[in-house]
Amino acid sequence: MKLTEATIVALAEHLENCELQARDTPKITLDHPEMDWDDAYAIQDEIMRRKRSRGARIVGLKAGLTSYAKMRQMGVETPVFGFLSDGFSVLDGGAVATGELIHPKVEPEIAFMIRTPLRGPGCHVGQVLAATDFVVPAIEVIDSRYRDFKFDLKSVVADNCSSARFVVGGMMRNARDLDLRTTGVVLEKNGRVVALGAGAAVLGHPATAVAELANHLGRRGAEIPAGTLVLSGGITEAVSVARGDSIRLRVHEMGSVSVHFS
Ligand code: 0L1
Ligand code: MG
Repeated sequence: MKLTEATIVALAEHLENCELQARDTPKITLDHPEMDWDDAYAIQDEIMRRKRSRGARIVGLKAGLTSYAKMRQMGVETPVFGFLSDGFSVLDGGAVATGELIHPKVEPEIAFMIRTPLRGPGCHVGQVLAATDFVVPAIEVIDSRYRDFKFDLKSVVADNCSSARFVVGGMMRNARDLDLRTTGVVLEKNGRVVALGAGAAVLGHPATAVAELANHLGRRGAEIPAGTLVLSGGITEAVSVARGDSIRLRVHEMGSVSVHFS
């Protein structure tokens, strides 16, 4: 690690304040170019610790930048991982207060509810499917705290991978009954189709993203605990939203989930 403990704590406080106050910031590597991956995840961990100390529960984990469309959109080649706090959860059909966010975008995702712990290294798609209770459609709302979404990967990781809100809904399906590679998704904004794709866009199979998350955590001596909801990553490019927009995600054989930006 290259940053001191005091710098990590200060950067976590700064980024979380930007999140809570809906204000943007230049990417943190401008002032800390020496920051390494361990520093970036340590800042994210400190943001998690701050939320927990105020009573928040960590209800899920996420993989980001797992699809070729997202990687191309962001000009990167590596997935990143973050956490979901209970305060990020929005009910299916519910509203997101747009004024609490900076420049939100939505992503169509498949969420995995994990029944038995998953630990890497060596975790693979078969283990993920065996450990999954059910899969459901999910809309992730991302909101990078970095000005104009201008960042590098380490800055993104420190910022908890732009996590802001998430909505799950539709039908709970047994992942073993579906071929998630060919599962089609249609994302609508105000009734108009704005993005579409299939599960294979996420690393060939959305469960691969969950396996990569388990392997990432395994390298850090951690695991995906039982009862964790895992967002496997946007299947298409992220779509910008503004106050007044209504979003619906339709997933083949899994129903639909929707959210409104009020
Ligand atoms: O969930 C995601 O794929 C977000 C990753 C972070 C980069 C971004 O803000 O688009
Ligand atoms: Mg995402």
